Amino acid sequence: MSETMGKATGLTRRGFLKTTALAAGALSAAGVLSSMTGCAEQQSGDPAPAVEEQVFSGVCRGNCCQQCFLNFHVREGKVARTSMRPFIDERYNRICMKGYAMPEKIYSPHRIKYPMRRVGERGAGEWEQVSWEEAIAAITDKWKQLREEHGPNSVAFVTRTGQHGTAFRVAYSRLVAMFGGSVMNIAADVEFGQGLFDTIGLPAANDQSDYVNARTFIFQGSSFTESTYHHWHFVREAQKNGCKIIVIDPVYTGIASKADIWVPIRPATDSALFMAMINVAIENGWIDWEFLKKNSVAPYLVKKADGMFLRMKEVGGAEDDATPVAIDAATGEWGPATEVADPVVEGEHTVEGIEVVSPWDLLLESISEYTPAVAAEICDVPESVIREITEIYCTNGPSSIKVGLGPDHRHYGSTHYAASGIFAIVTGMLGKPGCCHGYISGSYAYESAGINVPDGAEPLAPTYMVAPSQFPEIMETGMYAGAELPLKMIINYGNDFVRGRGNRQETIKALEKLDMLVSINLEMNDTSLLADIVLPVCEWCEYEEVNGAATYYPFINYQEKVIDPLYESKSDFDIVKLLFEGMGHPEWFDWELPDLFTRYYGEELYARIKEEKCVYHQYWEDGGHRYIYGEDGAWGTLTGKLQFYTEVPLPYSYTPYGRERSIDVLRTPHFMLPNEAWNETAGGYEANPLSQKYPLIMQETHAKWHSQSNFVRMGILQELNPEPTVRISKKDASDRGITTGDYVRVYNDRGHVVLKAVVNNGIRPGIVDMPNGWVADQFVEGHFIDVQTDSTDENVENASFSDSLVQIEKYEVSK
Ligand SMILES: Nc1nc2c(c(=O)[nH]1)N[C@H]1C(S)=C(S)[C@@H](COP(=O)(O)OP(=O)(O)OC[C@H]3O[C@@H](n4cnc5c(=O)[nH]c(N)nc54)[C@H](O)[C@@H]3O)O[C@H]1N2
Ligand SMILES: Nc1nc2c(c(=O)[nH]1)N[C@H]1C(S)=C(S)[C@@H](COP(=O)(O)OP(=O)(O)OC[C@H]3O[C@@H](n4cnc5c(=O)[nH]c(N)nc54)[C@H](O)[C@@H]3O)O[C@H]1N2
Ligand code: SF4
Ligand SMILES: [Mo]
Repeated sequence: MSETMGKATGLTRRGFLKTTALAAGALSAAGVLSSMTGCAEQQSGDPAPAVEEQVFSGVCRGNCCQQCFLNFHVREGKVARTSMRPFIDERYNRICMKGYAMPEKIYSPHRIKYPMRRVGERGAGEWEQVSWEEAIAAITDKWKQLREEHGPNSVAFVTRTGQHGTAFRVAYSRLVAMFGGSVMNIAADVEFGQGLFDTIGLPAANDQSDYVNARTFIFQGSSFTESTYHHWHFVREAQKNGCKIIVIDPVYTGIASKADIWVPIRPATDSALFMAMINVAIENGWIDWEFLKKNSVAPYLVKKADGMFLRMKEVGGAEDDATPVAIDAATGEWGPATEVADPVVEGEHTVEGIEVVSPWDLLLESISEYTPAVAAEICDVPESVIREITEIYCTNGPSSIKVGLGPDHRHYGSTHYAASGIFAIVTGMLGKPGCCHGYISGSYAYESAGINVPDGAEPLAPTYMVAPSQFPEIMETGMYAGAELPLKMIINYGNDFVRGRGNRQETIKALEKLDMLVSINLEMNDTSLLADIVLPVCEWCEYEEVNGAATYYPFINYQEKVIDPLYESKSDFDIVKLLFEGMGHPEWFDWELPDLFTRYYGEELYARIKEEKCVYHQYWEDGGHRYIYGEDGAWGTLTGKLQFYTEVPLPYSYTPYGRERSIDVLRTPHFMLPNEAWNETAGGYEANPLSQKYPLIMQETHAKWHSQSNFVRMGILQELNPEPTVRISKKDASDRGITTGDYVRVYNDRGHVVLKAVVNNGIRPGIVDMPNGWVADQFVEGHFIDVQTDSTDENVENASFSDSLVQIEKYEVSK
């Protein structure tokens, strides 16, 4: 039920648009903001509101993940504006310009209005409108035919993070679970996941409200004030209390401008830096041995033969006793680690004839060559700075490390997270107020087992995980992982498949070989532009939804149905229903929305969510909360302990496709050269010869004014951020005669893109940076993904967009 807020300002929807357009054209950002929120109206002392306004609760559910709580203000049946709706804990109350831009998103001319079928060349933008019946039949007839002729894996589902609603997730996962087939989800943020899971465990990080307790805060590869801005005020509060901020980033970012120390590191070298910092901590006696004995794998013993921990069952214990063995420091006797109060944590030993070594020794062996002097060369960070930041972190605690996704988008990205994680582990800066390492707190899944598969039903086929990096090869050879994979059709939803891989030209070539590409979306994103069938999805406020699946906040929030679906759009839930029907199995998805929420959250919680609109997550309320991650001694690793040595790295989620993992690289900290983007000879490593032709490292950051591609077409935000840009250092720009505002061509052998240059004195020479999210038709020519690599390292299936070398030149735009 909505709440009626008396009378509003008398502005009709048209009046509202006129105001914003004027404001957008003539005023500062603050002016735009105030007119969008209605503040301007209130300040101007307008007469009493003449139009009744209803207010509904809702959630901004794009992939910024902050999942802000919104009021949708409806006048005369239309969403006139959005405003911040208070959470049940006011410390989290925030929304951003994108949240305010929601009305424009809803009424955007770029929305897909009805189902469409491609009639011209792929990508030519020629479409015919078709009915829902025709569109669904075209999809399901093809799907059935392909299953029959080539097997279920000939159809691939691809999704990622476009939408975080519960109904969205549950509906599609049931569709995929019941029909089976290939799953080729975009692999991003996985290097990060690997590095974190293997060391700190997931979910890492304390709740953001704990940031105020830190006395030192390191930001590693995080454009915090652009991508995670609602957390900034907690850090600012800490800073007011004397917290020191250290930012490790090749770019002088917003957060760097607030820092005490900015460390403009050479990209892809963080692991060397943190290994040196561990060495400095050891030299100075800053290792927290008591913490390590209690919380980490320090007491365990690694078998020299296979790198696995020695377990009781191997030395005469019960057959199923997997308790690791430890040696008592006082007696020299060995026994189950759980019973050894003061364990030996160093040295080589023999237990029952089995040669073992302490994990600590293996850590030392890995890091010993990365002295501050060596790391200084590799990272281009002075030795004195390495020592200084280590000292601050270790002696001015409690200390936290906030990692961002910068190093993730690089080859061997996991090593950078593992190394900084291990630095936090060995210094004992975890599991206490003000001490954490990681990205977000919590990853909240309710019991979804059993709701993927209807009671008594049997899935028609299993799902088959396919690595998206292999897509072009699969289309070329019809083979994957040494077996035939005749991939013929892709169903893409809540994701932009074409934008999510690197090397767009390769993707486009490969797409040509598909029988059918289906895009289920709100707007014409890069994949929709190239699709055969496009289905129009409702905006987030046009149906009931609950947001509890992925959020940085400790809340579940309720999205009321605010307005009827515009045009011919349908919710993802209803689209999935139609697909089940088209496939001849309506009985497998015969729920209405409330049935789904009841199954997922339980009757009582769902009733509360509807009534209260914002409730704490279960984990917060019933003891399982992660306010201080690890406070209870429970760490989310495979061993349940903090791992500065990783016995079994997080397994691949993809069917292996012929590559052998370098397990050693995952077990202890390692510095690994990037695959491509190494453009200077440094630290004893030769520059990649390709850098003579393409001397600049291209990297991407997440743009402040859109959430990946969500909001990227909003005019009001384009007033602040009108078009795609490339940021370039003063030196690299002047070497090429480039000034701010020039159009430039960025290119390499993979392709090129033409976009506007912004000369920025805060970027390391040798790097160009492109904020992401823009869609193909917004570039002058090409696309920034045309120059990006689609390669991945052998350890982790993850797109390494930023491991790319480019050249850049001035470009004359013909008018
Ligand atoms: N080249 C390049 N690729 C990248 C990245 C990069 O930096 N560069 N970043 C990577 C990262 S970190 C991530 S997390 C992924 C994210 O990759 P994506 O999942 O592609 O991310 P988004 O752009 O947020 O969302 C994709 C699409 O979801 C659509 N969408 C929004 N709401 C709904 C809905 O309710 N229903 C449906 N059906 N669709 C909806 C949006 O319109 C949008 O086009 O991309 C990765 N890919
Ligand atoms: N406004 C907005 N917010 C978002 C998103 C969005 O698109 N827009 N996307 C969301 C998603 S899906 C994600 S994954 C996050 C990502 O957001 P962040 O975690 O902030 O990650 P990025 O923006 O990719 O890059 C962060 C920083 O890493 C630096 N960097 C690059 N390479 C390296 C390196 O090798 N070492 C170090 N130390 N630094 C490096 C870059 O210069 C950049 O400043 O943001 C989320 N929030
Ligand atoms: S884009 Fe992110 S920060 Fe902005 S309102 Fe939406 S959820 Fe909040
Ligand atoms: Mo991401």
